[in-house]
Amino acid sequence: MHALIVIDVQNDFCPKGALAVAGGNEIVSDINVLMGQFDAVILTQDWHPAGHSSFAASHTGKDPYDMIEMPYGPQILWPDHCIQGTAGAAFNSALNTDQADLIIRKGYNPAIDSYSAFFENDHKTPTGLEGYLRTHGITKVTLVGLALDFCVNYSAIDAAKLGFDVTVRRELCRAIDLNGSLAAAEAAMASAGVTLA
Ligand code: VGL
Ligand code: ZN
Repeated sequence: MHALIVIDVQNDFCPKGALAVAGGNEIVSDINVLMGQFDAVILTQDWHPAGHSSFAASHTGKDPYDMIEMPYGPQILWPDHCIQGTAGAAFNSALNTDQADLIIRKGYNPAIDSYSAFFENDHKTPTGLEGYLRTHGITKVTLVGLALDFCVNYSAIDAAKLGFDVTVRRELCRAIDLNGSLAAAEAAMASAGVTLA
């Protein structure tokens, strides 16, 4: 069984959003078409409480894109984004959410960011997605969405580490590309055994 995992196609990651990814809206209609070709469709939704520890505004003297050391490792600080219940956290209105079998929310723990759809950034706390996939007999996953160099990257690498057969459809992703993060992500995914299609 083969699942499509659509990462964070939310207003805040699309043009005019709080953490806009260039061209983020361009991938939506092709993702809708792709949904029909899979045994299961899973959407993820970045879902932070106000004042989340990944927001620069939550740390005095810090600006967006500064780095800090968190108990679980280095963390890039972001502009406030995807705050629970806001328009920015909603899915892009063109995304066909009716086709989703499961929606995974992540990043709701105030103290830990969660790029990956599988584990929070402590690399230990599970979201439950692995259990869903295994109990549904899914062995292959294809990932698309936003952003290629953060949430898609972390999700793809975790999926590969868990033993799933992982493909990332690069043309159906867009990247933030901060200080070489896109090239680093592509190299990391390739060495984790992820197929970049
Ligand atoms: C993401 C930064 C912060 C993503 C989420 O979806 O790639 N990036 N939160
Ligand atoms: Zn986030």
